[in-house]
Amino acid sequence: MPGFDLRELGWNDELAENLEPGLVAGRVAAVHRGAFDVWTEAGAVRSRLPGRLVHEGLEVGAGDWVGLSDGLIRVVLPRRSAIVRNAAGLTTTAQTLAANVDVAFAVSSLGPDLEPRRIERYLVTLWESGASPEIVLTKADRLDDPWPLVAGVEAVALGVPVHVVSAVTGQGCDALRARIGAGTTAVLLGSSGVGKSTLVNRWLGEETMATKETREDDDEGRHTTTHRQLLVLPGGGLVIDTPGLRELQLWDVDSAALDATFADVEELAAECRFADCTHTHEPGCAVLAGVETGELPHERLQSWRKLQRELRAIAMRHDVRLRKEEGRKWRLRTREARARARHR
Ligand SMILES: Nc1nc2c(ncn2[C@@H]2O[C@H](COP(=O)(O)OP(=O)(O)OP(=O)(O)O)[C@@H](O)[C@H]2O)c(=O)[nH]1
Ligand SMILES: [Mg+2]
Ligand SMILES: [Zn+2]
Repeated sequence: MPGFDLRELGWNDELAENLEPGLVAGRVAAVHRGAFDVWTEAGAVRSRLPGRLVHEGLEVGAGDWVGLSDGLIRVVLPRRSAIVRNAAGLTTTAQTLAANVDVAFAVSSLGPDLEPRRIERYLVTLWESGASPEIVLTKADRLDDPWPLVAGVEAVALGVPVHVVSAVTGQGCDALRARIGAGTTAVLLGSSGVGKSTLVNRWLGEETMATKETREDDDEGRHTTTHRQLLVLPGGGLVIDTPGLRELQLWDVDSAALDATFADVEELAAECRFADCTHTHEPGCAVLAGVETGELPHERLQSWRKLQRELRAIAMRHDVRLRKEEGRKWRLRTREARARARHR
């Protein structure tokens, strides 16, 4: 297995400064269950996290820069950006979908399933990540006139580029590829079957990633890509292909990410008579007035409220978990202190 030129993978002086001497630098190229493919100057190595770090809850994502020794990941270097969601299910644990990415493509396919509300949800997570969010609408060939749908997306994608592509006709594919400069990393995120791997293969010029064979549209939903995979594009630049996301539960994001996604609501809110206006019943509420005049679509206000509630719930669950952990540590410490006292 030939080695990798780390600079081509995005390695830089700042990362080098953060790597302890004696550790081998590598970039996590694939995340499997309990194992990682790491690209190093000596080639690709299959690596694991030592039990202690698993226990400490260390999280490693595709695109992470790590320090290795004896085939084990010893440290994850500081991330430039990270796309984090609340792991699917009822628990409150962070899951890193991709790390150290410069541009994050939220991919949806043009058709009846296109959901502006889902796009808003993606944007909140991506604004929080530190990567630049961009929206990709695929399968433009399936519609005679995709533009009304595109306009609906543009209306919720404030300040975010919207790309319209078709892997069948090639429309927009090269322009999208051009967004991934040499040494930079992009990630494709979206539901299963929207055409993420098809785009990647097109850019690679070969069928590296498996794609769904049938063109049956009602088949969207079953996963073809099964793990997150970093790929080097010909001509420079990297892309992380990911398995379809069934749900994108928000992680603990800063309210600034919500404000960026809903800049139109925020702008109106600045005009409300009361600084602590909840935009539900107050007189002089500019947000409600905006809905009244049709300037702000009602669904958009509802969506904003829903995501805000969700964030509050996550923050609360997070707090409870932290307090529980604190309590556990405190009990442990007192038990140890008592044991020591008994021994004296
Ligand atoms: N008509 C049309 N079909 C497309 C286009 N792009 C992809 N497809 C088809 O959509 C299906 C799903 O494509 P994939 O690339 O496997 O989708 P994916 O997003 O990688 O799906 P997961 O790996 O499951 O997350 C395949 O049958 C593709 O041939 C397109 O631009 N137009
Ligand atoms: Mg795929
Ligand atoms: Zn108000």
